[in-house]
Amino acid sequence: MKEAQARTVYLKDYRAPDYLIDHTDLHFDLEPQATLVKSRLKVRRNPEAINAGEKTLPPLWLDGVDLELLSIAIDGKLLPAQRYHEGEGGLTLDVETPEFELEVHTRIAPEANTSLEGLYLSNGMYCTQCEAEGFRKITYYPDRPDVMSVFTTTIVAPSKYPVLLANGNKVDSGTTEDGRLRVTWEDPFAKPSYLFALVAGDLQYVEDSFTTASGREVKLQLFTEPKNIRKCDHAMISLKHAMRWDEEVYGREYDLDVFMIVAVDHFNMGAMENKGLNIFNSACVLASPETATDGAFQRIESIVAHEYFHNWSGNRVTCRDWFQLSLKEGFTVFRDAEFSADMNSRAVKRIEDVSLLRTAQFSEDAGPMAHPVRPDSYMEISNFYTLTIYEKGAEVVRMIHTLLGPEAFRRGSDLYFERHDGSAVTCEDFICAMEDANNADLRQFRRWYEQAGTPVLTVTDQYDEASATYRLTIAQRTPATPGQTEKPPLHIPVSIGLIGADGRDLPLDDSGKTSTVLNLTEAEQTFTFSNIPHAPLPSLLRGFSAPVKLHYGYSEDQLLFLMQHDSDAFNRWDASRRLAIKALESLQAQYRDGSEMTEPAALIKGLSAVLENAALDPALVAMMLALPSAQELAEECEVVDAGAIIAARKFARNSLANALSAPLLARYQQLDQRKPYRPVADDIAERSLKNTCLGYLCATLDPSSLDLARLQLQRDENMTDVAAALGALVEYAPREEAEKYLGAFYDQWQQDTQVVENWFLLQSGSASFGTLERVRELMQHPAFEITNPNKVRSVISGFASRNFTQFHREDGSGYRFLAEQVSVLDKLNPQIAARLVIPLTHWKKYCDHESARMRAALQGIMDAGELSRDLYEVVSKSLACA
Ligand code: B3K
Ligand code: ZN
Repeated sequence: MKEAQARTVYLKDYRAPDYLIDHTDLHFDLEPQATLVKSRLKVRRNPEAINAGEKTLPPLWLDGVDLELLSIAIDGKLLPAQRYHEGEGGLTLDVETPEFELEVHTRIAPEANTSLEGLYLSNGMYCTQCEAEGFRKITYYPDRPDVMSVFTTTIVAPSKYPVLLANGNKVDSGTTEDGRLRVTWEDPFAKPSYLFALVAGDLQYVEDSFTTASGREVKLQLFTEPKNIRKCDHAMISLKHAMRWDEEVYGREYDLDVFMIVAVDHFNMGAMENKGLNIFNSACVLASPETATDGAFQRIESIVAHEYFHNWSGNRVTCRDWFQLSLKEGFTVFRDAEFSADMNSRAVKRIEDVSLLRTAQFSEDAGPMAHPVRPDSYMEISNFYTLTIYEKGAEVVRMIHTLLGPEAFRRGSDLYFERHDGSAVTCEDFICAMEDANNADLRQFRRWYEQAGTPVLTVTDQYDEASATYRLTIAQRTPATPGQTEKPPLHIPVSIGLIGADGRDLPLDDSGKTSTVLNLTEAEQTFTFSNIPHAPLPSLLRGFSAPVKLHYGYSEDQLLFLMQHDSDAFNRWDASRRLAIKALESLQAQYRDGSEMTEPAALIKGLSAVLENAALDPALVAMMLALPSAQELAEECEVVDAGAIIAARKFARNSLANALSAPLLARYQQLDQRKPYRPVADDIAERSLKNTCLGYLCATLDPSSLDLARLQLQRDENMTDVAAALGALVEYAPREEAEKYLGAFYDQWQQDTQVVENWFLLQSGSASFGTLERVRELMQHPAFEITNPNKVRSVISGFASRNFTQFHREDGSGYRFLAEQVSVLDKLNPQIAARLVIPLTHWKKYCDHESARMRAALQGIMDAGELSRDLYEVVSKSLACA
């Protein structure tokens, strides 16, 4: 792809489809190199697209990519070549009647498909991925979400593929004359092509059932390769929890007779919500206590729920066009976050989500690909499955929830689902339902969908003793982003409380409430509180009520006070984070000046108190103890000096470890109770604090601390504890010894794909182990496979995104390595290449010598030859930011 071929799609150009497809009948004859796809479509002129006085019918456009066209027939008659034109990305047909049946035969080669879009093979199993525009790699079709059709799918395959699945309910099965298997599926719910799915393989399954609120029995099945059949229980339990939760919280029931999940090893992302037939990356669904960490258990619970929730927010009500992607993704992430909060600890979930937002979404919002929650243009839609669409989109929905309150929000979602069931709609339709159900005014709020960039709030305050009045003044400003310079003020819900000298919340009005949501709508606004007996300490943006950066001149003592007293658990943690960032920033400054680094005394004091507070949730203590990641610190810097960040973190970590070694050891010993593994919130919390303590203790390099890790590894009780111990040993034990543990671990787990992926990551992401040399060695390892995205993520992204120390080596070798791999991958899997390159695209934020080398590596990719559209968009937009 070169500039001349790059096409940009604009939201303003949206037109309703010329033709609708009432019914889609598909027939697959599966062969690895030559799968025959026959499609019969009932086509009808879309009445909404007819222009007044229309005399001739417009041509029918069908998307199609990498297809071999065998034949086209209309109403049973083969179409002569002059009636259709094959062009770039599809074909046009001349149309003579407003309704007709179109039959198209094509041939595709699943075995050659390494893009993992369309129909492909994973370990000998056929599977599909159609969102966003993969269906066009299966057959010619109007591959756009506003064309919704009822699908029937027949699959014919050799008997070595006994399991043949597609969307909906199974309606027929048998054997063909030549002894092959044949199954027909019918999905009664009209859906866009992106929700189509097919699976064929030699699979086993676990089965369960769920009785819906209205008493219908739904069969639940989870399919995997036979070796993984023992790793399905957790996903099944999570699914049932999600089904019940959606009934209770949103009044949404499941609609088909069967709900199926299939685990596949080769998958570009986490999972896919195909109607009735979810397909999952095996790493996001398979778990057992011996092989999966607590983090994996929790991720599985939330992804299973997320995909299930899409059945309503995405499938029953879908998107009109891809600019509306956040309509389904932002809303569904909000739904899954609330589900996880209800199943586990609400505060912990919130802190995790906000950390991700601050680390990755804020940097996206400040980088070359910054875009609004509803973008107005794209070159390649696959590049827009971003943190902005998902996480910021979820924050936008959360703010509506905060502004309206839970009951009103539910009235709004009920109206939304009722009004738009079975249709393809827009973000505007969602907001309108929220307004109409509640007589609310969200006019100004809509700007959140239109404006990119992270708003910055600056807060000042003033207390007047004579009148017992406290005033908070909040100013907002959103920085310019590519293509958007003017940013009028947003409607921002700012949740706050005022804390008195005794550490208790002060009542804010006569009703006695101690938290309130301020409606910030102006560029600058002052909020007044009366009857405040003395100067309070404000607790601002409680629960992170808006996705913004907030500045208030907290002193170290005030932060220590908030860490101890804030009734809002999120803000307690946030105070510790602010304190840590302050400390790390001054250490970075000392490093840059060449002066001696000094112990972060206030941070040590605060964390010591936290560590000894037995009343605090151990998970919260663990999160307060964890230093902000290098990426998070980079996000805070005006100009990033990677070397300074690395040195500051290392110094702070060692100082904390040494200063707090006694309470860390006491907590470790207190929590190291050997009980049977259960992935439940309380136990997870204890393990997370225990293992955080272990990490710090090992950082002291004290031999008895390393012994604790050795013993924990040897006990081999569950993967959470094993991985933590191994991680600490890899970082801090003598090299030879660490190698021995890594080797033994591989020998023990080499048959388990998910564990091997984590074994790769442990090395590539390690500051001391994951040198470029090591990463190149891992790429030669027999378990590494360049065509498997999980392996690429665990080795190459592990190095480029998690291993700040080695990736940012001064000689620029890390950058050149990444560029080289991106160019190789672009030929195999453009979606993965375009994701992999992201660390380089933020070159502009780095200090001169790093920046120049990053940019040069990026330019090298551009100069290397033809780029896919995916990669071209990301690289060209970044290079354009000169
Ligand atoms: N909707 C899918 C993502 C599809 C990504 C396509 N490149 C998974 C999800 O968000 O639930
Ligand atoms: Zn989703």
